Amino acid sequence: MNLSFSNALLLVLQALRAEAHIQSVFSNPPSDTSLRDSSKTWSEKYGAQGDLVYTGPLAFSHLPYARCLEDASPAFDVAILGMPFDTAVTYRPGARFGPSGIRVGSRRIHGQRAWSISWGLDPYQQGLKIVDCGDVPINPFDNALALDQMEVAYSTLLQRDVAFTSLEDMPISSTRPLAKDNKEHPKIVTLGGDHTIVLPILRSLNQVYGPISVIHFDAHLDTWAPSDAHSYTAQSRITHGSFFYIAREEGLLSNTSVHAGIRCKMISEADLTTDEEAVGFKIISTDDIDDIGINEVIRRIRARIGDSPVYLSLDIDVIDPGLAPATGTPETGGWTTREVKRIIRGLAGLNFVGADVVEVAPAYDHADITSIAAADIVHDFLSLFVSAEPPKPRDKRRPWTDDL
Ligand SMILES: [Mn+2]
Repeated sequence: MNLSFSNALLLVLQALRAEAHIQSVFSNPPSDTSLRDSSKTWSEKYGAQGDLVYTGPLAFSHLPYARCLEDASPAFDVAILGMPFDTAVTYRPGARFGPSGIRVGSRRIHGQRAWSISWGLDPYQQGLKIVDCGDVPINPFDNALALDQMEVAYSTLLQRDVAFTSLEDMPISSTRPLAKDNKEHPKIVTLGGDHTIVLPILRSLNQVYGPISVIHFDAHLDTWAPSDAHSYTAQSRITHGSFFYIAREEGLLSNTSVHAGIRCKMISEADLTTDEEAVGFKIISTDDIDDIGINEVIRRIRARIGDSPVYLSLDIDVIDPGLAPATGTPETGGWTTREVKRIIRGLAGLNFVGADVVEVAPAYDHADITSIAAADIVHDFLSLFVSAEPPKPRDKRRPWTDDL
């Protein structure tokens, strides 16, 4: 088989697999029910070798999988991209296994079981092309090299043409009015990785959109100013607790970002001054949800972001460690998974240019609960991208009646 023929075959197989995303799970109705008769082959008796929810190649949510960094053939509107990087953490390592853990957590979500009562939609049925583009092969020994690899990988996908040809029919908010080159760019959902991965992502997004806002779900500020005592080298300044400060130094952030879910210990109250005045964030603390309620939390985030291009970054440690223990720097007393998911729904309609879930370190998990929560949040991001406004309260969509 010559190379071009095998490439063509690969393209056909990928196209078939993309088509088969909806049908591949539970698609094996027996055509012959005569048990204990093995005179026929599997194909003759049962048809295709479909994937069950707990089998098959490990792609996010059984999506088509491609090595998009080297293979430009699969067109997509949204890419899932893993960044297995964890060599800039201040406490427990292990987030390099996050992308694979989140994919494991996504297995029960698939094309025949993705409609959500909370959103009132199925993000896989909106005509969007979503491809799991695999993981960036990041060097685990040299962070300067690793950061460059992540930026190059992100830019490689960000510069691809989207699958949609008619922008009017796109079920996803257009990025073209936000882009400096007036071109439509795909949206990338990145699976971390420790939080440092956001610095190369913001560097890449800056090339297309200029300075942007960030909605940052996290127990921690991540805007720590590296002190002289910790700045042995230029590289040692860049950690999963300082990357936003570096991003602001580099002019990647507009002055309109917001944290949600903050509750970490700090050096002193001066950290809040740095956070607001030097890096441009306002804070919604974990406790605020009790004092102002979830609707006011959502209103404040939306008011802060306005019409600006916005990147959504979610550190899984924003969720209480009782519900998401598999993370490097856990903080007690966090939001529930349900509260975080409700706030995310309230953000629909903002001008999102990308999103991530970071700091999932599956080795500290119990029964995959953190990976399942992270995967479900990625599913929410996909629903967010196809929603022009937050879903109405469910009781307004399908009112309760007292009929017997
Ligand atoms: Mn973080």
